[in-house]
Amino acid sequence: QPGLPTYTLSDVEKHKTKEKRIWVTYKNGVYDITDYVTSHPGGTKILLAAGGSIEPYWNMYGVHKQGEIVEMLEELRIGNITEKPKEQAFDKNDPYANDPKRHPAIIPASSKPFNGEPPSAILTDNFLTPNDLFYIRNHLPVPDVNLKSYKLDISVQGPGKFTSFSFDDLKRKFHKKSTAVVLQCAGNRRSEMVKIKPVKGLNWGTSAIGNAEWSGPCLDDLLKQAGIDIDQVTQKHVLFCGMDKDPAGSPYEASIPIELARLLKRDIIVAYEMNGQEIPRDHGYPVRIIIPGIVGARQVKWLTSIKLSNEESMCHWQQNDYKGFHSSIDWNNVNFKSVPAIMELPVTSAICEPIEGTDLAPDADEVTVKGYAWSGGGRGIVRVDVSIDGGKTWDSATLSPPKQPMYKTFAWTFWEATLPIPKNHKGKVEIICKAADLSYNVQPDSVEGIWNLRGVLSNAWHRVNISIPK
Ligand code: MTE
Ligand code: MO
Repeated sequence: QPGLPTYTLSDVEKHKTKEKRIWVTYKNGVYDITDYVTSHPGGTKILLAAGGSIEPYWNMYGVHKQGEIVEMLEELRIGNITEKPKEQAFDKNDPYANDPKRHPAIIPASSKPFNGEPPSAILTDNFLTPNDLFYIRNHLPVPDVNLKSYKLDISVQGPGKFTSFSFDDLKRKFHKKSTAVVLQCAGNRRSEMVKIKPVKGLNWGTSAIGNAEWSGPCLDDLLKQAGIDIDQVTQKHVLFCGMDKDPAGSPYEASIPIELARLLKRDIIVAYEMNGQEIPRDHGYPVRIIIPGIVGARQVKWLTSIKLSNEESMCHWQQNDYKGFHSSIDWNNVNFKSVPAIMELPVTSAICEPIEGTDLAPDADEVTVKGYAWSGGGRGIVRVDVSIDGGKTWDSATLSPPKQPMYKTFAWTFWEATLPIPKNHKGKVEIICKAADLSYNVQPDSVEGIWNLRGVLSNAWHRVNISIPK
């Protein structure tokens, strides 16, 4: 469009709020969508693109790719972009230079290593979290694995039994099992703990969690093929080793007790697919282990070996991290040996929509609340309670449980409730959710009592404050 002013991408980036006007780009156009936001059929999700390109979101929500919508956007055009997006220079001394590109919706928690989570309002759009919107938790640079030379080694300490499988073996020699399984970082919702007292760790919101369908052979079949009967072995732990290494050459590794491996033996998946596609590099290409119902930290990516061993993994992240303590333990008196590594996670739930700080219409008389609930150990969700008056009264949310057995519910349960706005609200209301699992385990009402120095296991009632402007 000749005649319109020219802007740079960084000009556009400054326009993300109503006060400063909300701009987006599409191809080489700049658009001011401020006045359109309230009439957007998809609600405030359009704000995800504020200050940047709208294209990745249109790819996500396919309905947009129609002539009429492009025409409508064209009416909001205020200028042109002339510059090409910058290509990052490749720095061969930077171990992270070969990391993959990430979807722009992913909110970074750190860049090297890369960690990030999707906006919570995207989470409840899909029962299976799309691969490029799944939270990313890396401790080290992302390995670049060659399929042809890929080998998965299986060994047993003592007898030294040793087998190795190629990628082709994994695909062709075994029955392919598929299960929807939640991964959740132990630090999910850490940002709520930080408000009580500082903790060490990434400042995760409520989206360091995702649910994907994982496919591959089950661990038991693989071990049997290697001549190992997991019910008979005397070793006490199963170790899973990754291919990502720290500067000293030590790989990321985790282990689970043999008892847990026996309990879950046909449920543990040596996964080579995520949601029916090859596993993206960030999520462990080409193979990762999926141990349903337990903490993210043991779901080893870029899996290169499985060992049966008398000792648990000596890796830093098994020994001196990912453990839970009470709130009087600090960095001067912590003894990481005093408690076991986290495995099954406690029951949790969170409100994904509306998001914190949402303004409802002045005449709104109800609000629809959506979120997820999940518990460790395959314990299904039996109830999600919601309150719109700060916890004085409660309603029951409608649950959409996954089609999985109650005692092997490894996927999450979405829930929804439409709540009447209390008549006596003073411009603000607090929405709360809390879940109960199959064992009637419930979430603690506040985060104070569960505060811990690493900010893990943060599963208090989830609270979101919204406004109803006059
Ligand atoms: N595996 C390897 N090899 N390296 C890692 O850094 N991070 C772990 C786990 N597996 C990690 C790993 C942690 S702490 C979590 S929460 C999950 O992977 C995150 O998996 P995702 O990035 O696919 O969401
Ligand atoms: Mo994690």
